[in-house]
Amino acid sequence: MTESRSLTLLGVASPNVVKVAIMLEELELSYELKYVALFKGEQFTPEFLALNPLGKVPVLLDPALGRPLAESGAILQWLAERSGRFLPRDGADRYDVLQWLMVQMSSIGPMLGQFTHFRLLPPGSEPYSHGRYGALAERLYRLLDERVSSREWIAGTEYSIADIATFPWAEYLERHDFAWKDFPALSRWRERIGSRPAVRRAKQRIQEAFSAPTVETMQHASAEDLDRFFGRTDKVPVRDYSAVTRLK
Ligand SMILES: N[C@@H](CCC(=O)N[C@@H](CS)C(=O)NCC(=O)O)C(=O)O
Repeated sequence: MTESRSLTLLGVASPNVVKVAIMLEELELSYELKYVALFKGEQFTPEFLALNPLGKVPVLLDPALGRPLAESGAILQWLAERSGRFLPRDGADRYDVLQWLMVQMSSIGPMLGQFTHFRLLPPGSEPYSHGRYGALAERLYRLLDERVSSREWIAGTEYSIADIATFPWAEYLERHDFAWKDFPALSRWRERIGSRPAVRRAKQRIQEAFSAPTVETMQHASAEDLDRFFGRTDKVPVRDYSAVTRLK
């Protein structure tokens, strides 16, 4: 069923935004996409901060909720409860889904995000960060592979918002220099989800609306834009990891 009152998803081409687009497509809701120029600092304007004081995308504007909603996990939960789909209403399976949604939000997203960040640096630089986040990424990909080796979906007995939240992040596996053949169950789970028409439509819509402006603003970002985006400041001390490596 298609709704007449349109929703707006503010974002860029990134996993946290893709997961919301997948949910909107699964629910066949009508929505517009609005690009937020992160590299130009649009997330720090008063207009954007009024939508999300944390200054991050995605943000969903949904007339049915009547207030802007940020944090992709909260957005998925809202849409699931609004529609009665992809999150069991009660019982143990509901909390299984919420547990794995939290794993995605608290570990998979932030750790893979940090690994992606440190991999932007020239090879050989920052070996400590590369090693730390590479090991964390491998552990998380392994956890997911083991999780779906004896079950079809990440949580509960059906495809849920735990799968929707995890899928766009799992797709980083090759970009992180791991091979799908070493994660066979995860690879099959990815194919099951990736072949869903709603998932295909969501990826295509994000690609068409956001990929070009994301690349364009990234390429034209000044040194100052990049410092702001990456949170780099001259207060960051010269590299000295002795305090965190000397554990004994
Ligand atoms: N926990 C948040 C993370 C959102 C997030 O990290 N968004 C990134 C893009 S994927 C962002 O807006 N970064 C801009 C910034 O930090 O200045 C969620 O899942 O919605």
